[in-house]
Amino acid sequence: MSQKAASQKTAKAAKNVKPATTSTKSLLVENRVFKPAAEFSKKARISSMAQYRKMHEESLRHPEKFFAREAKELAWRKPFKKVLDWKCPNAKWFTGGQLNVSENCLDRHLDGPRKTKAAIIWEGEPGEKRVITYQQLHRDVCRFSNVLKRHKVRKGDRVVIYMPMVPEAAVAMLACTRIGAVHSVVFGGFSAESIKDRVLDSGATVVITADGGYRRGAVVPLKKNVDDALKGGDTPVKTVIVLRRTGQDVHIEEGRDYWWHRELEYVDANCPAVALDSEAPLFILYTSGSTGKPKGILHSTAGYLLHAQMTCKYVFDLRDDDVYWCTADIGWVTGHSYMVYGPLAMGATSLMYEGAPNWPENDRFWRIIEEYAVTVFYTAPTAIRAFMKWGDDWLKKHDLSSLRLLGTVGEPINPEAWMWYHKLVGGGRCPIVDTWWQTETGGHMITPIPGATPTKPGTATLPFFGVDAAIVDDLGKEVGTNEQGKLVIRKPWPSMLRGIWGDKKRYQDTYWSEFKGWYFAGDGARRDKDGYIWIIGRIDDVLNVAGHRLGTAEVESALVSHPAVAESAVVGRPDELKGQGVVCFVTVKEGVKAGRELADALKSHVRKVIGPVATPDEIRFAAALPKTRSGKIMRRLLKQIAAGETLKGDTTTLEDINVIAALAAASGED
Ligand code: 7RM
Repeated sequence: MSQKAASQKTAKAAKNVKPATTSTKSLLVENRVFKPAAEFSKKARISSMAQYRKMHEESLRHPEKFFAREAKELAWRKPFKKVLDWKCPNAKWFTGGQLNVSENCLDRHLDGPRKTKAAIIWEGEPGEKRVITYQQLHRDVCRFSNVLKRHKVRKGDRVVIYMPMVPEAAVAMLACTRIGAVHSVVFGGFSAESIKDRVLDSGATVVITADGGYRRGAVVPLKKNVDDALKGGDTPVKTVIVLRRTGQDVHIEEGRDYWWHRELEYVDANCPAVALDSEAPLFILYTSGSTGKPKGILHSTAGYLLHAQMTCKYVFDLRDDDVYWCTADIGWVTGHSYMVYGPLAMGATSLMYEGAPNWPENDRFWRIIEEYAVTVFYTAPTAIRAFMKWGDDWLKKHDLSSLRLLGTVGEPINPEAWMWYHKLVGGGRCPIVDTWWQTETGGHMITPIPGATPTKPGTATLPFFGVDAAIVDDLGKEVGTNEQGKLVIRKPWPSMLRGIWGDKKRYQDTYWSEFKGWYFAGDGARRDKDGYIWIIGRIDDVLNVAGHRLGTAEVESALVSHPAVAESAVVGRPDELKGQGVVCFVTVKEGVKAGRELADALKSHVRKVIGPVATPDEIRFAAALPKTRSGKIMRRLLKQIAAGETLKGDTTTLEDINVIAALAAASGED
């Protein structure tokens, strides 16, 4: 699609901005404002709105001064000369400076009492427990860095990490940063084909994986998926390092595959961290966009780390005596910034749990909170809605009084879920930070400051320091109070993405072309009379399924790769638990029998091609898809059909109106 057509498409979408993700119909109108308790504010780093406003204003007016001051809290090998060098769309922060992320997360904590403090508390799904101190984690990271060096990993080389939620996943990430290698973590719920795409796109020479991982009592065949991904030989991967986790039998390819524990026998624990330029690439993380090909979002060293640390300080208000738990997977950006880099840079204790929230029973999370006396808890609205559904008894059995702060991320939170979280989990005493941000932004962008911002259920409230957020119409003019528009960020910020790996043009086109000089987030939003920002959801062809980003085009291309499928169109439909469900309209090839069997086969095909996260909720067969005269699929109509709504809006450009009636009736499920 041409750039212009693409932007017209989003422009059209913006006019139709509708609650895309807050699907859960809000039965509740909650107009109350929740002020932070005096008890909390008194101890918080930012304790009033006046203080927040003053700092926010300074961060926008004098960003160089503001961020130079904040950046002093990182450990630098060489001080930076200049805070910001900005030539849209390329930002360089803290130029001239040198530092190392693993040194900031580990070494600098070893001089004082944090040396013997828990860095990671881990619980495996089957129930094993481990506590790893900063000193031990440092040692583990140094040794594994030496393993990487033994396998010829050098500064700038890419390393794919495909692991279960075990401490070694964090060790692998930190080891990469220690020697300047660029990691790309692939979520364990992705398929062999997804690994293959990411390996090829990033040009990774090493893959770090495990024999398997546990999920809901079953074993995920991680190593087998890696084997399948590397089949055929046309791969840049020379080495695969395999952690033994489940103990199941796996294939070991001589000369390519090495056991993690064996490799450790050859190395010592002495590995100085390499001083890296502020702008040295840190990691690539693939995320869905509006085409079939995921984007390799590139983050760099100093700005990313600063923002991750700073948000842990101001938004989570992390303290030395906190036990902090982020329930995200390490394969998502939330796991990067708020399980590993932010908390460890702060010298905090980060809890990590391997498995599912309902294993062996629905109260696993509450058990963990009680057992470890978790104080700060960060999870997703989709999880909260599942807990609500399972019933209050599960959490009433547990003492959750250690909690002092709650957070959410990933999608808009419906007021019912917010209130439930507030009352039942937080006991009415914990502030809730609803944090809006993206893989691209590296860390929190719009969020309450817990000791200062009065919150309202359903809004991420106000921009964080350095964030110049605005809601604009298609011409870039700010919309009025309560009017919907597109969310943009008008100034560069330290943890912004530095590009899309290997695709300068797509970086420029996707983020910086809709409005010249501004970052276009792809979300619709409105601002209320108090200036609070309410995120509505994606306005491009990206779905948010249980807090996971998924491109409709990705699912479509998976579907048409099946021999029975002629054409497909994928849309989201409101889903009470997951926010959005995946509905696929499919036309089959001549002579193919459409029916339940094929619908099931297509579902497992999509799982196989992309991964279980993309499993369609419904396949609907149709004789044809509704198209405009110029051949464009009319998604707006399909969304309405998928949601079971009566059709609204203009259908005069439809090529064949009969198609619609047939679609509304067809279903592959019966
Ligand atoms: C961190 C993360 C980003 C998309 C984003 C939004 C949606 C995330 C919120 C939210 C409303 C929130 N990265 N989103 N947080 N919507 N309120 N607090 O989720 O790259 O995977 O997704 O998620 O649509 O554009 S992500």
